Amino acid sequence: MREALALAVSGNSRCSPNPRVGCVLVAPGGEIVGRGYHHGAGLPHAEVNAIASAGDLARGATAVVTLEPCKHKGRTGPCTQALIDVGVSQVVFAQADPSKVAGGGLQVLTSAGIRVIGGVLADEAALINRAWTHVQLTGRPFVTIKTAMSLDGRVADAGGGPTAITGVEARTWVGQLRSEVDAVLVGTNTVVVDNPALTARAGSGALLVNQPLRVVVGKRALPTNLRIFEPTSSGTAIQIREYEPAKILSVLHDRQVQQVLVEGGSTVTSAFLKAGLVDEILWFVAPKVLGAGPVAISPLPGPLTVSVTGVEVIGHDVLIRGVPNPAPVT
Ligand code: AOF
Ligand code: ZN
Repeated sequence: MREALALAVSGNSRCSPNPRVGCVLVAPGGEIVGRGYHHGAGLPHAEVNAIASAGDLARGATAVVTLEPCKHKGRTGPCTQALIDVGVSQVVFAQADPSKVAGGGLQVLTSAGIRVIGGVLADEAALINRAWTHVQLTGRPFVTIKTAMSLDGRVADAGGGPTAITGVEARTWVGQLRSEVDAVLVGTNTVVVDNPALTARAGSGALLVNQPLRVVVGKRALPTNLRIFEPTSSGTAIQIREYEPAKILSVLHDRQVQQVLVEGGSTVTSAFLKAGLVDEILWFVAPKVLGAGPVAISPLPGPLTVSVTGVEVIGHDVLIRGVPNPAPVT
């Protein structure tokens, strides 16, 4: 299974809207005779690629897959039938497929007389498809908020205009993160004041291959000469004329967005926190005191606590990762 997990993550870091899946075929003697992983939506599933690489050796082998084989015919599939047709003797999978259409492969395989073991390293498998799993279970995208503030909690200096808060290492880290999410979201005020490009860039400034959908939320009309609308930037930019986080997420869900990175400003970030629609926070703290200027969050109706899941130093800045705790019942 570790081999299959390694295969799953060996492809494109963004397989969205499909999950990353890996599969190995193991001969009765224990030797791996086939390997495959899913390269992206519309392309063959991991099992089918593994079967193709094994040739005749697939017959009688054990298929080890990071996700329960699909039982549906979508853009491809079903993998259950491919496994039955080729004559595997046994299937071992990690994560049960939580999706309504594809889930249930276990019963199909068992009914065909194949021995099936599920749940092996299931947590690790679910983690590599964290956003995809979240969408299947909740019907909305996984929301990450990212902010960068000074030691005194400010996100800009007294002038209020664009201020570099974190160092180059943290900005490069965020550039890489943008290439791993489906959408980056900001409010109209942020695009007008800061005029960010919101592209996924390497430290050198070069555009990365995967570019997120750039989303601006708010009703204010936007000038067409903003950097997010620049034709040279890859990926597209859209405006959603809506303030309510749940409605914004529903629009993004319809566009098959599985993970959205909310990058401010303070009004938008507060709105998502207030709505209880934040799944992860990434909070950069830069070692400087600005002394004056706007703060990261607009007023909230009450305090909010966060369970910290990690703290790391990136360049000269500190990154705090966490999950907001549900508001206490009052
Ligand atoms: C598998 N193996 O490698 C993948 C699976 O649109 P389709 O036909 O590609 O189906 C996508 C769904 O199939 C996806 O949401 C998930 O439930 C399952 N993906 N299943 O057995 C794979 N990628
Ligand atoms: Zn499949």
